[in-house]
Amino acid sequence: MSSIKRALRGEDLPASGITPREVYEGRRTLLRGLAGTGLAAWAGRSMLGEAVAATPAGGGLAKLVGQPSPLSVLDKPTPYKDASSYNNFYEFGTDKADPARNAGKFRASPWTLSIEGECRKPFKLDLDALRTLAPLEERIYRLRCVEGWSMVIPWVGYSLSELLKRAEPTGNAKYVEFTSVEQRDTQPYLGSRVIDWPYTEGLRLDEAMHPLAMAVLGMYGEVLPNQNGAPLRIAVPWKYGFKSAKSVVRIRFTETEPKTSWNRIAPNEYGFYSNVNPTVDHPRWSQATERRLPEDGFFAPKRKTLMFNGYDQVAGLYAGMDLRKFY
Ligand SMILES: Nc1nc2c(c(=O)[nH]1)N[C@H]1C(S)=C(S)[C@@H](COP(=O)(O)O)O[C@H]1N2
Ligand SMILES: [Mo]
Repeated sequence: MSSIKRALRGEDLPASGITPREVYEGRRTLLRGLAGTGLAAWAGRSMLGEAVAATPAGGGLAKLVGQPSPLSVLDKPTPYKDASSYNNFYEFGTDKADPARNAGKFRASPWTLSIEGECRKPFKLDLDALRTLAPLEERIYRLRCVEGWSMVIPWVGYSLSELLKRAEPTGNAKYVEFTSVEQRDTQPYLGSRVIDWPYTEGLRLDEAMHPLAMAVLGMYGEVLPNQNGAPLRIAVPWKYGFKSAKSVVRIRFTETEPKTSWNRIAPNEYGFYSNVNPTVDHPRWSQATERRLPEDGFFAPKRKTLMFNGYDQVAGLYAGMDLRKFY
């Protein structure tokens, strides 16, 4: 049986030296500093090189494990309880508690993802094909919401480029558009006018092809809960959270910049790029600091937001661009 098939069946992968050295050593160094803090427990598990979730999930969903990735940050993951109960998923309501409360009837299976537009080999994929397309990795990423809070989530999936490259984009493909599902009978807010549904987002092709941009199928060693964008969502960790569309059914290569939901509602507040940038304020609030959930209490000093959310390796994508203009 292939290791991916084993992983899908919930069986742990062998530990044998697959863990990238940087991760292993980083974790060891971290462990020393964390001794006796209780944080050593989560770090220690990955140190063993086991394909287990960084934190116990407790979601009770089907297991979906990935190999620890060197792209992970060492920040302490947000407890599963918070990552799965404080959400933005407007199709289910605008209150943070609405998605967890209202997404119970959502059908994340069967699912079809269509990849189309400016490419030589458009194709469709079902859930099994999506989960076995490339080796699954566990990547602990920061997620910074434009509203000023942040979390740290161990996603399971692979680079979005794995999907995109198989479609063989043509020379005309300059952008990628993502479209979220519209499930009228299970998503109560599709009847509202908060967004011009379906939810759409977009990236420039080179951003979408960057190894950090991720196709996400699970979190905390389990399949994604509905409220976090089951069965497939995008994670673009250097951009504000709204760039990462949930429950994606269509990926389309385009020649011109795609229209995006938030940009359509308020173009002066939500630009196409939306890179995390502490020097460009939202017109109604500062973006210089953030509150890490749940540990930064209401009265705790806020922590400084980092350029590109700390993912400096993407800076080259924007060489020569004025990121105040292209916010
Ligand atoms: N389809 C869809 N995708 C979406 C949203 C949404 O409302 N609908 N909200 C976005 C916003 S604003 C954020 S911060 C993240 C939140 O992801 P999380 O709930 O998994 O933390 O999802 C993004 N993707
Ligand atoms: Mo957000």
